[in-house]
Amino acid sequence: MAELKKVEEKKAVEKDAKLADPVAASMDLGTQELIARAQKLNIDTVFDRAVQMKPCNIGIQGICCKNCAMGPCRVPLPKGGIQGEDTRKGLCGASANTIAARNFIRMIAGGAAAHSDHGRNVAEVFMSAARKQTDAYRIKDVNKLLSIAPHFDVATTVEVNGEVQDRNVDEIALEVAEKALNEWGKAEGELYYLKRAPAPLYEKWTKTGVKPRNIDREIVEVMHRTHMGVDQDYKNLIKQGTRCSLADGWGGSMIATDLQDVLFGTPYPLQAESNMGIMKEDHVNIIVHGHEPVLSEMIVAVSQKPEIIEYAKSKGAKGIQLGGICCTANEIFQRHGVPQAGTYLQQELAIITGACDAMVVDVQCVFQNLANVAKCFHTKLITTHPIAKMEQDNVIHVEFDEHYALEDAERIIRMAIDNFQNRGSEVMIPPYKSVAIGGFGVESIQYHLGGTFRGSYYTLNDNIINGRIRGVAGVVGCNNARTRHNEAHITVVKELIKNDVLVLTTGCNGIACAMEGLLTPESAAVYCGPGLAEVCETVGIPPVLHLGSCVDNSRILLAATEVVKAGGLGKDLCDLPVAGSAPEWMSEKAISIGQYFVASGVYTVFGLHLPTAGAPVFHDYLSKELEKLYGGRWDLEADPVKHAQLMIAHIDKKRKELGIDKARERVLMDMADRQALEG
Ligand code: NFS
Repeated sequence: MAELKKVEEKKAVEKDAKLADPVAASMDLGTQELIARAQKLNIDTVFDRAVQMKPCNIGIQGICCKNCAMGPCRVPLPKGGIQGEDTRKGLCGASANTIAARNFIRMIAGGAAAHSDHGRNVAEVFMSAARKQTDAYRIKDVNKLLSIAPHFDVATTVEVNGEVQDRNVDEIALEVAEKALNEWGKAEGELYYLKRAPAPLYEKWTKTGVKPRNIDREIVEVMHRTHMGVDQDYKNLIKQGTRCSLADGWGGSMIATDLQDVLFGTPYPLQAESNMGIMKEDHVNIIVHGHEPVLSEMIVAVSQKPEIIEYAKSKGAKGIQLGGICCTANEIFQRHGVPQAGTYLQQELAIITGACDAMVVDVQCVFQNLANVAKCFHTKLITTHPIAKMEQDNVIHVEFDEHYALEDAERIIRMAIDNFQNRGSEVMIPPYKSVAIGGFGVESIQYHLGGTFRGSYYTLNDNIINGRIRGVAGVVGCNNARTRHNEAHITVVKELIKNDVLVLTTGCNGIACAMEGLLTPESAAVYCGPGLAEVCETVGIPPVLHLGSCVDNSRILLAATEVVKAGGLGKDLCDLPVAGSAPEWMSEKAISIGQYFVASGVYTVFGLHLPTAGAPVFHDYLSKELEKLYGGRWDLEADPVKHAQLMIAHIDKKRKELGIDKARERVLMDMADRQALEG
């Protein structure tokens, strides 16, 4: 009897467990409401699937090898841990360390490939623009072009009859385009941008032999070395992983950011809104989702054309509302103030509103289930990239060609407008949205926190040295359906700014912070410690600076390099009181970013788990030994408050090493005294 009751109870729990609890799934009210709506309509979302399917316990620890057909070989940790020698091995004899290291660097290669192929596509469009083969794209930001040209060894001046003159901009653009594209496959030498790093860091890369030769080669070499029976030394494997990740951070991603700025404009601070409440019931809602601004820039441009707006009105809409999801959201937010509809985990929910007339996607972070959700509504789901199609028959493919970019964009937008009349009656747009200031970057930080005369990061450095700003954190990365949507992002960031740590954000963390209202100068008075609040109020900046998409993590590397150059805080990135974090990571791109942060000298903490848990020796190598080579190291902490505290402890350690720990105590004491007096 008791047994039967137990079984019934278990069944009841299982039945309940089939659907996600909306409140447990997300901290965002609008997201909770849309999850509940999807459940009512019997449409499954990632949140439900996360409840229904558990991750593989061996794969999650990084110790399943499926690189040959004798496997998959799984080498679980023995109960009670490893006593004495670790004798685990696959059929070929591969140790747990080898298996975990192979898997880890394949993730790096996957991430570096995604960022860098994005960069290559931008470089190809840039080449078309430089050759004037397209009307849609042109050199918009000449100053940025002139600032990056010297890094490619491209002259910006010429000598004519003994006189130095400015060189023709078209010529410069062409040469930059050739040199940039060549970075993917040149036969000799090393990546140009490596020399942008502080000299001691460049020296470390030289000494350890990890300077990338060309971008594609490092990715290919990871695949070769991890093929059955090649590299069987975890240290040598991660060495190549490092070289591949640097080809991403100081290569593909950095080139993507720079050329996008030249083509579409370097971002400067602007205001927009964030969260699903930006969709409008009486407008044609077009959601752009994915990563490459090559597409979304054209959608933005065409959606503003008067005849297109008129066309929308002729179909009964009041206008066109664009919104972004994932890094595309960040790209058009930082350059045009186009609102962000949501993060990675909200993509299905944008369709669940019933108000999404078209969702236009390109590459990366796009759920295949979007097509299934779109089937339940009138939404047109449009893929645009030749390398990213979907098998479902309701998906429309409009291949985007840079030579006919405006025409393609117009076709897509007209399709969305025509679809407005097909909306069902049931529209539910949760009313929540926040104001957000975005568009920060190396240049605008200099403007806000630089010295007028020194033209550098003088004010920022000064405030770090005097202790008002305790340190700087780069908090970045995805959402992951295995943890409550946005909660770790927001908790980590709030804990940091409460402790006077200035936060630089990108990716889905940037969207999460925007949704939470942390990207406004006013939030400083509410959430920051006294030192950071004072700086934000004086300078008029938010305590969380939005630096863009995930390829724009390169902006964080360059901003940190500018801090080193401005002086007073050491000679290398690893001397700075800075730390990195990805509280809710999920993608291979995040692992690549983590590795190039670490190899650039940054202490980097990930949330959730790392696929290294099953190979403790390899894990220790990442979290302890790498610091001796590059000054940075990996760490893991799932609890968001402890996660932030680890970063703060590292920042304080660096302050002490720099001899500026006392200054902070003085400043805070002064401030407390002042406040006591004022009180
Ligand atoms: Ni980054 Fe962009 Fe978001 Fe993660 Fe995906 S959007 S490139 S990978 S999920 S931050």
